[in-house]
This record gives sequence, C-alpha cells and structure tokens, in this order.
Amino acid sequence: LALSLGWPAGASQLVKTLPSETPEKFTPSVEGFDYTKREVMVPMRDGVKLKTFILIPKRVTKDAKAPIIMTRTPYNAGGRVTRFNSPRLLAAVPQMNDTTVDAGYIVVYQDVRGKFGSEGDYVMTRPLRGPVNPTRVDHATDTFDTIDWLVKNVPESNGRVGAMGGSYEGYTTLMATVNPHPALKVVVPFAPMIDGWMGDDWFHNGAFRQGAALEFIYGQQSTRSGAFKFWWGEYDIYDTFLRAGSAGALAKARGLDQLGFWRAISEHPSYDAWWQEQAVDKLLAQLPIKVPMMIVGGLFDQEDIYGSPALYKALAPKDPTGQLVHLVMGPWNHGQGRREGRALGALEFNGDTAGWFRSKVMQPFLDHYLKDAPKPSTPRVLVYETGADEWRQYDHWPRSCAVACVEKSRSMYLLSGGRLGFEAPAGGYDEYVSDPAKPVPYRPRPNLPMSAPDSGWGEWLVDDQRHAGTRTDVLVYQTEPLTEPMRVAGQPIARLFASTSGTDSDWVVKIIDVWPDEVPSKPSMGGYQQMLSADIFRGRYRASPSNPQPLTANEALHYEIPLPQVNHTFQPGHRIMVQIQSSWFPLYDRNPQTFVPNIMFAKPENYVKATQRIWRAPGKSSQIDLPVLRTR
Ligand code: PG9
Repeated sequence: LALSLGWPAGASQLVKTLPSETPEKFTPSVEGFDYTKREVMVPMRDGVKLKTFILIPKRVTKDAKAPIIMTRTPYNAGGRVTRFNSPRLLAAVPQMNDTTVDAGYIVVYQDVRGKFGSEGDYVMTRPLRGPVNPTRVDHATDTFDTIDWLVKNVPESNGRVGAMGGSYEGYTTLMATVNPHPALKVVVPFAPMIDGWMGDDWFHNGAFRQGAALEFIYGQQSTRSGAFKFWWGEYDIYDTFLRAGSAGALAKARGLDQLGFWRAISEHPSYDAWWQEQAVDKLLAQLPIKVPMMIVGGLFDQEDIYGSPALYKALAPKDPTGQLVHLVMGPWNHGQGRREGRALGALEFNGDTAGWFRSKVMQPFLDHYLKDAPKPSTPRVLVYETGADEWRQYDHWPRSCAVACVEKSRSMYLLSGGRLGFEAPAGGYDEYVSDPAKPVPYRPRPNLPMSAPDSGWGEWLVDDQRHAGTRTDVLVYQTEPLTEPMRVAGQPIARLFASTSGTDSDWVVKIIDVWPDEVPSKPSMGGYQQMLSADIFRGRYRASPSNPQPLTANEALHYEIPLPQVNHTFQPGHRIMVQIQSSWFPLYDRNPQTFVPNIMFAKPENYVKATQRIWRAPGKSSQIDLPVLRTR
C-alpha cells in the first residue's frame, strides 16, 4: 500500500497511530475569571454522592466571607452554571441569580439524585419520606446533608445558606424547609410545583395536561442525562393527539410504559391518597414554619399557576404577624419572575417588573437573613395589578371573596342574549354540541409542542380568544363597555348549572378582558380578547376529587370551578367576557363524554358527541363570583 501511494519504502512501519492531540487532562485557563468554580461530589447519608458546583466570586475569601445561595435541580447543574461560557459569574449563572451575584454571594447548583452527574435513583419530584416514600432519603434530607457539607467544607462561606429556584427547583427549594439545617436562613421558591393534580403540571381539576406532561416525563425519565426527547411526527400536535385517540395510546406508542412516573400517574387519575400525601401545601401546613419564605408566583403561569397562591393560603394562617411568609405575584408566565418581565404576548408592563422585583424586593430580603442587612419593609403580599400596571401591597390576600375577606365578591350572571351582568337571570339555557372529533383548540392552530422553538407556550394564557368565540361549540357572554374602572383582587369562582346528554363532561370557563374596538395608542389591541383567568374542570369529580362518578345525563348539575387568582383593573371602555366550552385541546386530553373508568385509556368508541346546556334560570343561575373591590 505504501509503495502504491508513492510513500517511502517501510513508511507503513514508522508509526501505528498518530499521537492524540487531545491531552490526557486539559486544564482550562481561567485567567481573567471573576470567580472560581469547584466541582465536587457531596456525600449523602445513604452513601449516594451528588454532583455539586460551587462558584465563588474572587472577591470572596476566607477573610471576606459570603453567604451561599443554592439551587437543587433535575435540569443539569453543569448546564445551569454555564448559561454563557463566560469568565463573568453574572453571565455564567441563570438570570435568577443576578442580584445575588451583584451582592457577592457564593452560588451553588446541585444535580438531584439520579440526574446528570449525581449518583442514585431518580424519582419525579421525590415525595417526602412517608407513605409514598418509604426510604431513608428525600429532598429534605439531601438538602440537609448538602448544607451540612457546604458549611464545613467551603471556608469562604459565612455559615449562612439561602435556597432559591423555580418550578421543579421551587419544589426542591421548599423541601429544604422540612426539618431544616440550622444554617438554612431563608428560601425563595419561584412558581413551585405544589399539587400536580389540583392545578399544577400534571392535571387541572382532574383533566390531564397531556400536551406538556408527556414531554416532561419522557425528557426527564428516559435517561439520566435527558438525551432522548419526545418526538411528535407532526408539526401540529393537535393532529398527533387526535390521531392517537387517548393520552394512554400515544404514551404506549412512544414507549412511556417503561417510565415509572408515567405508570404511576396513569394508575392514579383521581385525587387518591397517592396525590394527597404528596401535596406540598397540605404537608407544609402540618409543620412549623422555621425558615422565612418569599413565595413568588406568576399571574399567567402556564405550568404551575396553582402552587404559589395555594401555598400562601396554607401557610399564612400559621404566620399571623406576616413576618415569615410573603407572597409576590407578578404579571409573569412560568419563568419570567426569574428572567425579564417587560411584556408577555401582546401585553406590555411597567418596565422590567421581574428585574425590579429581584433587586428591590427579593435581594434586601435575602441580605437581611444572610448578611445581617437591616430588615427591609417587605410587604406581606405584593401583587402586580394588570390593567392598571402598578404594584399593590396587601396585608390580607385575597382582598375580596365570598366570606372572610376585607371585601365581598360580587356575582355576575350569565344572561339571555349573551349578556353578562349583575341582575339575576329570568330563565332558560344556552346550548352547544361538544364533538370530541372536533375539540376546541386551546390556541389558534397549528398547536406546537411546548418545547418547539418559538412555540409561544409561555404566552398562551394571555392569548386573544377571538379564535374560540366564533365557534358554535363555545358560549360567549359579555357586558356592555364599562363606564367606570372595575377592580378585582382575589380568586374568581365559576358557579355553573350545567347539563350534558353524556355521562361525563369537561367544563372550561374563561374570563376575558375585551379591549375597546379601537385602541389608537396601540392599534393591534383593537377588540383584543385578552384571557385573564381560565381553567378546566372534569365533571366526574363534581362531588369528590377522589371518587369519580358518572353524571346523570340531561340533569342540570351544580359545579363550583375555582379559577386562577387575579389582580386586575378592567378599564372604562373595556368589556368583561366569559366563554364556556367543553374541550381545551390538545393541552388537555379529551373527555370522551361517556363515563369510563380511566380516561387515559378511553377507546375510540367511547368518544361521543354531547349536547351541553348552561342554565340561566332562577334557582339554576350560572354565575361568576368576581372578587370585586368597591374601594380603591
Ligand atoms: N414545570 C416544570 C416541572 C415541575 C415539576 C415536575 C416536572 C416539570 C418545571 O418547569 O420544572
């Protein structure tokens, strides 16, 4: 071969391989870095070691110590601390950490057990030790063990630790407060996942959030490193889900029955003990509050909209003076409190509301507990008022409700002729046919997967609802244009009298702020039907979330549907609109409208058309209880 290629005779014997140009071990130059990064495996009480990144600003030394702010994640701690591959700490860590970096904190990110660089087994939002977790370890013990190691092994630490993180990381942040390590001084859970059945990632009032859940479960559980992503095969996943038939059929086709969490939730479609025993608000309500907490939620959180207000509701009564538990709700989607909050979809806010919150509210709160800074006058509750574009402070939240609030909510009735008003209805009903073969899209099609680039997933809760209001299977009720501002602050509740010709049914209720026909200052907002607060309710859980029952066909039954909290001013010239429909597809799975034991595995023949009636008669008046404020 050497001869035929014209190489010198014997050339083939000179070397067998070329030496690798990659060294055995490369030591990156960190010249010019304003921080040092340590990568360690921290041992837990059961011998499992967790991958932990410790980022120490160079200005922090053994003689100029700093607090630690830590986040425990299933999303790759190594990736979290290289947001930009930068010599500057501010650019290397998530934007959530911006003010803690400015304040000179040591930043710690850790992989939870079973994910990425950590050893051990992975369990989705591993429940606390107890009936659903009979092992010795949970996120509370793992956090305790980590903090114990950090304060003993990071000589630059001042011995105080705070925890923060969003969503799943908000869940791990809260777990840190259970039998906390004495060095844990403060926590900031952003948009924490609290109850996966009631209204966070997996179900809302029993309706399965198939569109997001299958992607999350597949991505998190198919491999330790998230190497496999769910695949769709269609650009518009409305088609994917409709063709598959049921969530269970699609999950099976993609191999999800190999994944423990899919098997678990598909075996627990109702709110049974398995869910109840891991509901974080219920669990934390039973424990003393030992760590000051700032719960941060988004009014338009497309993933965990239930968690933050539910947690505050559970904990506030245990903190009568309002010193330990604070609630902040911004005009944000799921991630925005941790990033930038200038706008959401078509809505624009008063500057960067998220950056303002972190620097003016969160950081002074952290500095007080972690650095002995003076106690700031942190409001007990701070909520952005959409429509008015101002922050409001409250001592009591919600501000308005049916009983036991500062103000009393008012009922707006669904009336004849598609009207909505404060007078009681005279009689009758409105009717539509809900056809599972043509479910109402939750957004204008095409419906992109949550993870698709530019999917707009984070914006859908403020979408223009004109696309739905013109369908024959969506009822629309609205007021005249308002002559005065109407302010609402609390939780709207839909009280419907509804009947179906089927034996099961979903009810979706949307409260919408309809902008004036023309908006000269921003013409694209003319007639915009801005969704403000909306949710879905699965009829079979009318009497009990844990004990689903068939509905009696054609009987007007009463439903009480809690909707996400609002803090909003409907401005003069705007209308209030309510839309009602029986599907929200493909985000939520279709109700077959025939009672079956488990909707996840409904068969094609179970899906039937149903005639739906919403009643507006004396004794059967359908209404929305709005948390109206009469005073400014
Ligand atoms: N909402 C996401 C999640 C939370 C809990 C479990 C699974 C997914 C998240 O943003 O982390």
